[in-house]
Amino acid sequence: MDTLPLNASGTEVADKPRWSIAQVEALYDLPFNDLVYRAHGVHREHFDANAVQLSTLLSVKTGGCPEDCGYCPQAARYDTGVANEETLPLDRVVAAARLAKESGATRFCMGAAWRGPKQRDLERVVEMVKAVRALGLETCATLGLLKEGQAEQLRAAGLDYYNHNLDTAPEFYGEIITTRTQDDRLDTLERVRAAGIHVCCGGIVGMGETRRTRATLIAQLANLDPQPESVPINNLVQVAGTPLEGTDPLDPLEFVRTIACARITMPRAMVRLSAGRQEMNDGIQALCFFAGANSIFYGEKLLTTGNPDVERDRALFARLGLRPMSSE
Ligand code: SAM
Ligand code: DTB
Ligand code: SF4
Repeated sequence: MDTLPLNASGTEVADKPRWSIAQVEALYDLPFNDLVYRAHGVHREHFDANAVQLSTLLSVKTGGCPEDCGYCPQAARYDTGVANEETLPLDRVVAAARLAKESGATRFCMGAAWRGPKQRDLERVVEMVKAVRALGLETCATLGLLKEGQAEQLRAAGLDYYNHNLDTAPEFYGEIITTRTQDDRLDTLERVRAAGIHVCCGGIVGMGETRRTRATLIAQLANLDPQPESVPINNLVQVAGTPLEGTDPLDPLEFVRTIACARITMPRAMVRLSAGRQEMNDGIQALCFFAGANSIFYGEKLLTTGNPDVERDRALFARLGLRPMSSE
């Protein structure tokens, strides 16, 4: 059955999906050069092919998370050495945002290891969003599931983007996370959208899934209506102590294919080459940019794991003739 139930609940959708799983699989199955050439063409139609958007991440609440996401070093139940820390004070967040801006980032993304924010958590994030915005940075937050009314409070504070990922396709999802469903995630995405916040929604590959599962995830993302403005494609960062430690790594060229499929199916989205970049050589990153990635996390740390330092990225940009995208 290739014309897919594209909503996460697994029920058939009446309207013809814009991208069937079979169509995305057919993209994946193209000869590499044909796929990447096509993706690059789509990229050039919609973007300056030599400009890359830079976002810096900060974990404003690290560790101790009650959820069981099998990839995540911050889940309290896995022994990963990540401690359960307090929420960062506002001045620490502002100092980090200032530094990010000085280094050339245009967007500052605040992440929290919560299932979702409690009201008093949200009030602290609201203050952070206001302060970061006052520095002239775009703001993004990733705080987990949002309850009714919370997205509106974030929007009122000036939040530009909310990151919440589908992570993986429905048929594989239950092997990775049991404490919340994909439908819970779709509810949060709808709340974000309804509040007028831009949606940043993507997933993770390299978790031992099949190509078909990757194609299903891409089709699902591409069939969100409207499509997400930003699509992070994470390559699993294997962390000792998590259940996914020891998973067979994904062929890096299959990662490039995933970027290309995201670009072709979501032509106007910012496709973000996200987690896993530190483990990638410059050649693979260059192929990702050619295949349509036009956004990265910038700065030596993601949330708890490493990211290429600013010097390495500056050297890579110089080598490739890329330049940072200025904010719209
Ligand atoms: N707790 C919130 C949530 O789960 O929605 C926000 C933070 S969570 C760390 C944000 C995303 O980071 C996850 O949805 C997942 O896609 C990605 N992520 C987490 N750990 C990762 C890892 N080890 N490798 C790659 N991506 C990872
Ligand atoms: C996303 O899709 N990737 C980023 C961001 N959204 C928040 C997070 C990656 C986290 C990698 C593991 C860590 O550093 O803890
Ligand atoms: Fe918690 Fe988010 Fe990590 Fe899942 S991904 S364990 S919700 S911090």
